[in-house]
Amino acid sequence: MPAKYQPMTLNEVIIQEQSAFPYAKGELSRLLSHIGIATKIVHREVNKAGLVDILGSVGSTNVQGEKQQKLDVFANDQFIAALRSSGIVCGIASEENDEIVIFDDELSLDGKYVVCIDPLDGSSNIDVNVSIGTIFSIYRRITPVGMKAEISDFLQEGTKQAAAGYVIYGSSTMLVYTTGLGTTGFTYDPSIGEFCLSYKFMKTPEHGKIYSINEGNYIHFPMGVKKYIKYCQEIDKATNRPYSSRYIGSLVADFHRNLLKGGIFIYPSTESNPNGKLRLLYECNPIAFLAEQAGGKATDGKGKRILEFKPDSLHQRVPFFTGSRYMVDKAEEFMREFPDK
Ligand code: P6P
Repeated sequence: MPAKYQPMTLNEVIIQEQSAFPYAKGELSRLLSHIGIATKIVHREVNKAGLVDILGSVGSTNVQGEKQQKLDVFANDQFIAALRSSGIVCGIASEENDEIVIFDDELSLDGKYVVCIDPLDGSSNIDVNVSIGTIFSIYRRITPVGMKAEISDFLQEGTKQAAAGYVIYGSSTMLVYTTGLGTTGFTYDPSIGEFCLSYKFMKTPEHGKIYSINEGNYIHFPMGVKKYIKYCQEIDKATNRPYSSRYIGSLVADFHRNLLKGGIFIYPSTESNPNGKLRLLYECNPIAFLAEQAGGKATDGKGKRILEFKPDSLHQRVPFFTGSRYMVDKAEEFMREFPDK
């Protein structure tokens, strides 16, 4: 008789982890479950996007000046609805919204958490069937419970995150999250509608052979980054070089591959984007939390941990170097040796 398939589901693992927080009242656990539900709805639409009229842009642009794809808007609406109905969240900051979205119904005003979210990252890849993702970051509010959320609830250092995670809608849909007790991965099983535990305590290799950067911007990179790219391309058997260049152009997909296999992802400052392109609150901070919890690193390329940046605006950008710790260290060595003019 074959062994019965007994997967550990997302909810079971969240509740198990909650026991490590004796004073937790289950709110964070319930919040993560609400995010999981919204993710399943987005998964369904992403997976049938080619079949229904939900591809293509809606004609509007978001705060980033990026054309909003219909799935972007759909995903944003789903997460806002799920988080508002949770009664645990008093507001969100989303890549798709210029300002914070305050939940001012009576139940939500008592919510203890706020969420920063990129509802569908990499959305320019939607129409060409390349993996895309959702990235989220959860903070305890700092304003008094019962009051409306304020911008200060969102402009907290990444070290203050209560939880963070991403969902990758790829060959399979995976949810990877951390509450500070390690990085844990789940794979969605549509046949039972559950995220099932697939990686407990993920550890990223300290060394890797993959470097991920958009080399189309090469001439605009700082000298240190140019020198590091050449270092990756040199032949040196002793240090396993040349490395392989792998760049999908979807942060969650590039990061997830490097997390599992080892590697470095770099989105540096360029002349046109002096602070890089990626946003601190809902891209770099959550990914940095997951990277560090998996034994990796995430810095600005100049030795400052991403998690220690004090945000001064919702859509602030930062240069982003993340992945295998010895690869980030090496890239920073070149940044020190060849400082920007
Ligand atoms: P580029 C997607 O738009 C995104 O925000 C990230 O997912 C991705 O890593 C980056 O931008 C790609 O940017 O300039 O290389 O196309």
